[in-house]
Amino acid sequence: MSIRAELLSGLSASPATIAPKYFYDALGSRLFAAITELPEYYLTRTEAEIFAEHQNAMAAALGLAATLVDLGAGNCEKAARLFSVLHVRRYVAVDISLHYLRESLENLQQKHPAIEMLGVGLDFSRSLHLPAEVGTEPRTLFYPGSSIGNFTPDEALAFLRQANAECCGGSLLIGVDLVKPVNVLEAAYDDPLGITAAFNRNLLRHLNRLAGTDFDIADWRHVAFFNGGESRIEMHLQALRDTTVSWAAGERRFAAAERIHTENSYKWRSEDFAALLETAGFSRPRHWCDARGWFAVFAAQA
Ligand code: AVI
Repeated sequence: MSIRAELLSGLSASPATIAPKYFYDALGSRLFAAITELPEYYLTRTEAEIFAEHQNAMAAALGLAATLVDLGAGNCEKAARLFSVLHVRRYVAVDISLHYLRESLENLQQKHPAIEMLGVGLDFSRSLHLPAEVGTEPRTLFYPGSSIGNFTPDEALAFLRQANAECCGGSLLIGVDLVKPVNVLEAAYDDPLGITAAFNRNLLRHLNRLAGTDFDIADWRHVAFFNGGESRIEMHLQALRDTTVSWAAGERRFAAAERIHTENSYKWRSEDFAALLETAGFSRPRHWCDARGWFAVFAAQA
């Protein structure tokens, strides 16, 4: 299915949905970077603390694999901090936009001339199958940031099974956000500055460009809450008034207060995530947490 057809079918569904991968146009990526600076958005900061404190133990648990495959690499900063402790000789940066990766990789190559670098443009939310040029040596797959939380548990399991095969006998290093008090979670996804609201509403601009829709952003507000039954933060866009969105061959009416579901961000219990890794075929999962027990980094063998 084409991107346009996929978007319009989600929009026509009841309830309407838009996949979270469409948050990340140029502005959306900058807004996400701003989110990671917010005091309320503890995830990025907490994960960085865990890496800084436990990187030697992680390196020992992962074992030696000269190739590091960075899934959702972006500006490549998180992986670059691990190059020396993991003795990386080959770095493969994977992201949906090869264009953005090229710039990051050029800068990184200057700082690390001895490391062979490769950029791969791939939408791995559809299928994680790395191209032949990555080779067949055992690799460490690196998936930080709790992006795994943006998959449902079934999708996460399918993704981890593919990741297991793609390790070629190597290992996985993955960041996972954990269950914690609801007020902490909800503040992280509905900050008082309104950056997360802008990130969510910017999706409609991106959609207007990608699918030719005519959303008026002023008609929509950001909604985020913790759904305890599903153990996930849900983000939605809620219509402020009755409104009709049109595109070349169709339209969708929204009643006031109707919502478009834009993202789930699952919060795991560490024992459940360890069990998920084992179900996906990984062995000896180990994890490290921050002092508050808010975030975990797992290492496991394929
Ligand atoms: C990328 N992902 C892990 C973020 C999250 O926390 O689920 C995306 C995000 N959505 C709102 N704020 C940040």
